[in-house]
Amino acid sequence: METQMSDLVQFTRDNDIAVITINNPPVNALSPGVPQGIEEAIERVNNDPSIRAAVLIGGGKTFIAGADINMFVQMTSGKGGRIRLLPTLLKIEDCKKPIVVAIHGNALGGGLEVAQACHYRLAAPDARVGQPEVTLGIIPGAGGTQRLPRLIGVEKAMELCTVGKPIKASEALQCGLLDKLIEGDLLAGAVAFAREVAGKPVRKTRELNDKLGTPEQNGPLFAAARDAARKKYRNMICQLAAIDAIEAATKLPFEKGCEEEARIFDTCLWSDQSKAQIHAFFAEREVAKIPDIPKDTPAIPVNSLAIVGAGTMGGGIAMVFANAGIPVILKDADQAALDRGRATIQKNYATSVKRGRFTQEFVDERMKLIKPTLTYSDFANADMVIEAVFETMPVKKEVFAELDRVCKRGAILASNTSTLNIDEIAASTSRAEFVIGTHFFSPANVMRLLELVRGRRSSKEVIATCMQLAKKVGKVAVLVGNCRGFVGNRMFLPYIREAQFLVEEGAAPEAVDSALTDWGMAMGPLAVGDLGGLDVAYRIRKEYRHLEKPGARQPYVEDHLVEMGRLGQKTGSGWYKYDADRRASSDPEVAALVRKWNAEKGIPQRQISAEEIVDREIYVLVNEGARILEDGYALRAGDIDTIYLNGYGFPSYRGGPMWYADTVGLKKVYDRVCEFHQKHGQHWEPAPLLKRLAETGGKFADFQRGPATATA
Ligand code: T1G
Repeated sequence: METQMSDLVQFTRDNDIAVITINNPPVNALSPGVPQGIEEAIERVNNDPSIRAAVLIGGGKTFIAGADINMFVQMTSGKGGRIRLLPTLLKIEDCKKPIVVAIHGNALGGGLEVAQACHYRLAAPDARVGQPEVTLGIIPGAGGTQRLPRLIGVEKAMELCTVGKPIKASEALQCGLLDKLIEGDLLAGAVAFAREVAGKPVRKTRELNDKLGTPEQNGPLFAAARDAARKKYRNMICQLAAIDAIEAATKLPFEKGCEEEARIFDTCLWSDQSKAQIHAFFAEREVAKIPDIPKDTPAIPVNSLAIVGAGTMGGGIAMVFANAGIPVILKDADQAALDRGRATIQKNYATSVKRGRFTQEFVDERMKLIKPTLTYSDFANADMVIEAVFETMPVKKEVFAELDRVCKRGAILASNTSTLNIDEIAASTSRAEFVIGTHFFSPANVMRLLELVRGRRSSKEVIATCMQLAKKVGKVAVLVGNCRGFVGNRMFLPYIREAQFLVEEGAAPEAVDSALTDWGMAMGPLAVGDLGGLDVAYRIRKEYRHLEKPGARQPYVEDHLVEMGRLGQKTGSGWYKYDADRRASSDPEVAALVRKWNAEKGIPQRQISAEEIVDREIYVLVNEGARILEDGYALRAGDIDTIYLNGYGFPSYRGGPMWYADTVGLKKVYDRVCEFHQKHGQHWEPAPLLKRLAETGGKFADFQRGPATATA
């Protein structure tokens, strides 16, 4: 017998056990109507004497994935009311009969807080539970910072709330967050468990205080956690806020602790950091929506992959697909190169095992999926091929002509080029509609970002297939247009160039890099150059110098360093010098050389503030990003942000270059760019879109280019 408590919550019975099912696809978020439906169901359990206990479970593929994040956007943009989940959780906890939660898929944020308020917590073995609120710049706001330490202790609660990564059900059972794992039919197992505990006194989590520790025990824990959070999450407020709220749980009665949690929660929610991180959350999901490629566009089955080139990128890409269970054929020109490639893969896997990311058993299985070869004949049946060979057009064309000859019709031919013209590569085949760019970022087995480069003739099926495949292998794929450097590198080249100009005008390399890292970038622009190899950008500068505007200012310091053989980490010196463990230190020789070269060029030297360094570095990204948006090489400003957040170490709490510019205000950004244009040259000419939006009070976030196809 079934009763609708609200459209989103169903109430059924298994004789004396009630079953309360949340049905709010796709992730059972606690949207309006869900908390109310749960409260009505609990009321019913309380008032119906024939009911002895109840099971709370999620419909569809998951339990509750948290509060409805859209409501936070509405709240902070003044369009929505307050979310109050605490009363619903108290209602569950105060139910006179046992409420048993049965978790499958994910129990995240408010979803895990609902579970904490239940009297017993069961889960399927492959379930995951967590408090990921810090990924949104907030903290648990429905009692999680008060109930969690009561269930699993202060230290573990801090780990879950500051790291924000979900944990597996097995670990949750181990730390006391779950009572039991249910193999097989979860609902049946939960109903049986509920029948066992029916009639027993209910356990209210908020009354459990034995794991809250003493001030003597907790003092050092909180101090250590704060230190670690300051180091690991530089400039961020939410991790420290979560620690403050958990500390309140150890010092205040439950109700007071919840008030303190709510106060801290609001501080975070209304911060620019949280708005930026929530933007990043939705932007990362928006990239999958391609206006001219409907969601139901048929995908081409990809059950086997072949890779040309077993170098750093080829090897990393092989691991990505093997990790997802897709067999990979890995080709290189000679046995020595193939052996080197395999050895690097084995070394990378060994590191992952050492760090506990994979088990040795998992790795052994994956290595079996990677089949080395010296011949193209093994490519005949591959569903997809990714080319990762040397970055020159003649080599790419030769490889694609060969692939066109040996691969089956219908196979997807992809290039991992980071700068070359996809249409030109496709023209060396008879199947341009099956050619696409798949620009992975190094190390490919770690970096989440994948730039999917749409050629003029790349078919919608091929694009839809690659978007879905990217999700399957754990990548965030962003569709971009086929222009020089695509989106990420097209913006990064002027960013690196501006860093050199700052050094030529008197800023020390360390000052440029530390200004950006203090501001939040994962790494400074010059140190990034040393990491990737200064010769890479040097070759690109040389290859494209003929395309630069006549009289355009050209950087010279890095070219000199390269010509001296200072290529960066791989040669032990570049902008910095490196010890055997690749630890960087300032090199007085570079400072002396720069002074000498600047003097020879007669460039006036001056003190440059960190503020100017940051403005020039970030606004040069924004200005180029505006050109890319206007030219249609990116579909949305959020796509550019997603690229920089997942591929270039841009701080999540600043939301990405385009979001950051909107936050600063485009009028202010435009005025600063005009100032730089006037002082530093034509390369600072403001992008027409930036000018227009600044003059009209517009935002990149609202910019729509009309029928966007990202091919321009
Ligand atoms: N609220 C609203 N929409 C959500 C959502 C949520 N919590 N989670 C997902 N969606 C949408 C998403 O935008 C997408 O929409 C669709 O669902 C599928 O998502 C009170 C304050 C659960 C692991 O941080 O991590 O609780 O693009 O593509 O890959 O203390 O979604 O299709 O229109 O990501 O299968 C805490 C967020 C909230 C979890 C599933 N919870 N979600 O991944 O699908 S704060 C979270 C996820 C909170 C409490 C606090 C993932 C997922 P569309 P998807 P997926």
